[in-house]
Amino acid sequence: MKATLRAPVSRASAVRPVASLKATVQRIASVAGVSVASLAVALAANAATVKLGADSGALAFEPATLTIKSGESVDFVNNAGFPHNVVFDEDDVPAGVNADAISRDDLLNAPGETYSVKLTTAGTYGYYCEPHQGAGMVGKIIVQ
Ligand SMILES: [Cu+2]
Repeated sequence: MKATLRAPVSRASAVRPVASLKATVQRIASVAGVSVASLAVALAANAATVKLGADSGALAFEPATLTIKSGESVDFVNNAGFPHNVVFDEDDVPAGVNADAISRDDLLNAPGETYSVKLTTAGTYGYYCEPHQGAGMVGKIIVQ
């Protein structure tokens, strides 16, 4: 049986503690009569995570290069060394993609603050953090 329910993960709830998300998933799973394991797989397939600032404190996106499938979302999560932002390079996105529309110019200031973006056009996306571009905080996403 294929789970058709989607967990209610909004931008606001994405920063809630994992335990709370787990509880929500378990409630949904018990209502839908499906296993938590299958829902967890479905969730993992829908979003990839890029940390803003490495665990070591380095000013970097982690991972710096990420490959996803078309239509998947990327969650950029404030991790260390913030504030950061996520600016896609208008000269380094697939043809027809509006770099401004997928960028987050406003700085992420709070721990765990998340910016989510869904990418649908296949190709390579180059992006950077404005405050730390000079320190090498640049990244790449390949959408297949
Ligand atoms: Cu930064």
